[in-house]
Amino acid sequence: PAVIHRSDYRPPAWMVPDVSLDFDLDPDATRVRAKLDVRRGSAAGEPLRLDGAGQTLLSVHVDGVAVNDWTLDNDALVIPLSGEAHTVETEVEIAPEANSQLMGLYASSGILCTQCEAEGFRRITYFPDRPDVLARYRVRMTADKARFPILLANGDPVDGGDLDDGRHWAEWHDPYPKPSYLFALVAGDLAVNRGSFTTMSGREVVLGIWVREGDLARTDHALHALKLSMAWDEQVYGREYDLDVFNIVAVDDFNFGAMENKGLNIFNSRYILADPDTATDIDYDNVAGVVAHEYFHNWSGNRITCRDWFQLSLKEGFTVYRDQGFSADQGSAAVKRIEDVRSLRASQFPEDGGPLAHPVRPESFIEISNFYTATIYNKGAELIRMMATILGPQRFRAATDLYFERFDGTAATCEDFVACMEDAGGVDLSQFRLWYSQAGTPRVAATLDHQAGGGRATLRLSQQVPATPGQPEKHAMVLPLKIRLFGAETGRPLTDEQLVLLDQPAETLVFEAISERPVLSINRGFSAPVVIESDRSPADLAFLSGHDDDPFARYEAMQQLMLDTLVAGAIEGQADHRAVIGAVGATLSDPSLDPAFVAEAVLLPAEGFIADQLATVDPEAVFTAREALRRDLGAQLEGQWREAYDGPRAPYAYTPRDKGLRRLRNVALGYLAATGAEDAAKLAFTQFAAADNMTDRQGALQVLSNTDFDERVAAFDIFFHRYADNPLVLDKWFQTQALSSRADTADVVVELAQHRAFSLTNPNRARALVGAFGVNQRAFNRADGVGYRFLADQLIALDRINPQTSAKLLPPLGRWRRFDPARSALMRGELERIVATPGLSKDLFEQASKSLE
Ligand code: B3K
Ligand code: ZN
Repeated sequence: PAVIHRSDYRPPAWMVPDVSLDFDLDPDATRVRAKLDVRRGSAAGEPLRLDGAGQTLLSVHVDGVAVNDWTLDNDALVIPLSGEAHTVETEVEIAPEANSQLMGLYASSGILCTQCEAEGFRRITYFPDRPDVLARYRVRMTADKARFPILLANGDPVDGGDLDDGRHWAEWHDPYPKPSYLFALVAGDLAVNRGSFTTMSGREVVLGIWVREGDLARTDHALHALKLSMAWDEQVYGREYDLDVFNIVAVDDFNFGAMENKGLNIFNSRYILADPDTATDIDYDNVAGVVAHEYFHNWSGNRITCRDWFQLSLKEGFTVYRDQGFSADQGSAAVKRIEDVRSLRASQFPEDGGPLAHPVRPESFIEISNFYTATIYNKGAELIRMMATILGPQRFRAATDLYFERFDGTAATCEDFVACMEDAGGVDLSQFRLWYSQAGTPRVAATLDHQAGGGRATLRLSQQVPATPGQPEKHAMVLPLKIRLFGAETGRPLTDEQLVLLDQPAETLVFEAISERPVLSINRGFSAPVVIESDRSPADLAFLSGHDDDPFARYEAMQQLMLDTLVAGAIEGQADHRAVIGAVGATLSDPSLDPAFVAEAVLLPAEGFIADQLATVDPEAVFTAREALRRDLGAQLEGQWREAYDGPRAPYAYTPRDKGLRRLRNVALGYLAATGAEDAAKLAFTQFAAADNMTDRQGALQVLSNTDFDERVAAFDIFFHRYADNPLVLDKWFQTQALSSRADTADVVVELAQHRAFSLTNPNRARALVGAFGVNQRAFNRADGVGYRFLADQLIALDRINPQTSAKLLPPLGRWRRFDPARSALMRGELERIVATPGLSKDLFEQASKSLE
C-alpha cells in the first residue's frame, strides 16, 4: 500500500466554496446528489480530482450538462475542466445498512448516522476529502417519516415538510466553511433532552441531547456537562459558541469516543448515557470529559482546523489539554493530574518505546486512522502543557488569543500554533520544536550531592532520548523541570520551587547555603513527560511521599518507592516491603489528605508499568512480586484498611468528596481481599448486592473477579441477568472478566468469545473483551501462547468487519521484543500470520508489518 509523506503536501488544485447535498435516505440504498461550486486553486491546468470509495456512480454533470470524459483513478473521480470556476454535480448510491466499518453513512440499531473523520466523507459522495478544502454546506434529507421522524445535520435547520408518500424532508444550512471530515447527518426515531445556554454576548443557544426514548432518563449528566463546558470555554479561553443550536446524538456502534462535527456532535453512547445504577464515577467523569472535549473542538478543530492529517495533534493535543483543564476545575486538580499521568504511562510510554513509536507530528503514514494515538492526543497535550508552563498563565492566554484570532476560519499547522506561542509569549521555541519531530520518551538522570560542612548542594542533570524506528540519533530537547529541595531532618523546604529548562545533554546546578541534607523533588506536577532516574533512597522517597508540598510529587515519590520495591521483587524473587508499608500507612493515617488523593497514592503501579522497567519482561514474576506486596500491605495495615472501608457512608451522590470516599473504600476492599481475610468474600458480596450505585457494585465485582471465592461466580451471574438488556453494562461484564488476574483468565476469555452476547460488530463489545484482554499482562502473555493466538484470530476476523477497530487492538502483539525468546517467537508467529492473511486491510497491515520490523 502507498505511503503518504508530510513533505509531499501541496495546496489543493481546486477549492469548493459551496456545496449542496441532497440525500434520499434509505438503509439499503441511499441516493446522494452533490452539487459542488468549484474554483481553481493553486495549480493551473490540473483536472478536478474528487476522492471516493465504495459508492456506485450514477451520473456526472458539469455546468448542467451530462459529461462522460471523466475517469476513475484508484477510486477517485477525475474530471477535466477548462475554466476557472464550474458547477459539478454527481449522483451516487450507497448502502448504509451494509456498512460494517462504521465510516461514512451507516446504520446503528435503526439510526442512520455518519462518521467522516478522517477520510469517511469520500464514502458518502465524491469530494476533495482533505481538511484544507473548506466549504459551506447546504443539506437536504428526505426519508420515511415513521422510521426516521428526526432529521438532523450540521448548522441550523432552515426548512422542512411532509411529502405525500409517507416521507418527509428537512433542510439544514451551516454558514461556517468547514472541511468534509466535519460533515454529519442523523436520521432516526430519537427523543431529546432539551436545554439552553446564554452565551457571553447574550445569544441563546438551543441545546439537544438525542437518544432512543428509553435512554432519555440517562442524559441529564451529559447535558449539564455541556453547559458547564460552554461556560468554561468563555471564562478560561474567551471562546463563545457561534450557532443557534448545538445537538449531540448518541449511537451504540461507534469506532471512537465521539466526533466533533460542526453543531452536530455524534457520540458513542458510552460517553453520553449515565445514571447511578449503570455508570461508575469514572464513567461520569469520562462523559463530562468527552462532552467537553468535543465541545471545545468547536474552536480548536472546527473554527481552526488542520491543514493536513500530519497536523492532527494541532487540534487533538490542544483539545485534550483543554479538556484536562476543564476536568481539573470540576474537582481535584491534583487527582486529575495523577489520573492523566497514569494513563500516559499506561498507553503512551509503551507506544513511544515500541515499534509503532512516531513523533507528535508524524512524517508518514499508510492509513491515517492508525494515527489517532496516545502520542498524538496525550503526548500532544503534554507539549501544550509544557509551553503553557514556560509562558506562564497570562502569556499563554495571550498566545491562545492570538492563535484563535490569527487563524480563525483557516486550516493551520502545528508550526502556526508554536509561532503564536513565541510571538505572544516573547520566547524562542526553536529547540522546543524537537518535541514535534522526535519520537521517544526522554530519560533524565538526576543526582544530588551535598557538602555537609560547606552547605553547597550540587544537582547533576543529564538527558538521553532513546532511538526509535527511523530515528537512530536524537538531539537534546528542552525539558521544563520543576524542582525543589527539602530538608531531610526538618522536613522544611530549603529552596523555592524553580523551573529549570534543561536544554543541554548535561547540566549542573548549584544551590548555596543548604544547611541540612537536601532531598530532591523533581519534575513536580509532571512538568515534562519524561522518565526520571534518580538515586534517591527508599527512606528519602518515603519522606517525600509524606512531606512534599506538591501533591503530584507526593504521589510520584510513593510510586517510585513502590516501583523500586516491585522491580527488586520481580528480579530477585523477594524484596524488603517495609518502606512501602510505612509510607502507605502514613498516607492512610494523614487526616489532612483528600480521600481521592489517598486512594490514588496507595494504589500499586500497574503490571505493565512495572514490566516496562525490566530488561526482559517476566509476566509471572511481575505478577507474583505485585501480589506479594499487595498481600503484605493488606495484612500489615489491615486495621487501617478496615477503618477506611468502614468510613463515612451516605446515600449515593456524584460529588468530588463522595467519589473520593467510594474510590478509597473500593481500594481498601481490594487490599482486604488480597490478605485472604476470612470475611473479605462476604464484605465484597454484601457490597455487590446492596450497592445503590455502579461504582460500588462494579468495584466489588472487580475485587471478587480476582479471587477463588464462590461468591465470584454468583456475582457474575447476578450481574449478567440484572443488566442483560443494557449493552453498556454488559460490556463491563465482559471487561471485568477479561481483566481478571486469575490463572484461568485466558481460557475464560476464549470461551467468552463464543458467548451469545458477544459480537465483533459492535466496537464497544470487541474492545470490552478483546481489547481488555490484550492489556491483561499476565493472562495475555500466558507461556503457551494461547493469548497471542486468540488475539490474532479475533483481529483477523474483525478486520473483515471493521478494519479501523481491529488495527487499534493490535499493539499488545508488538511488544515481542520485550519478552523471552519463546514468547517473542510465538508473538512474531502471530504477527506474521496476520500479515500473510489474504485481503488484509491497509489499517491492520500497517500496524502488523510495522510491529514486525
Ligand atoms: N476527532 C475525533 C476522532 C475520530 C477519528 C476516528 N478515526 C474524536 C475526537 O478526538 O474528538
Ligand atoms: Zn478530539
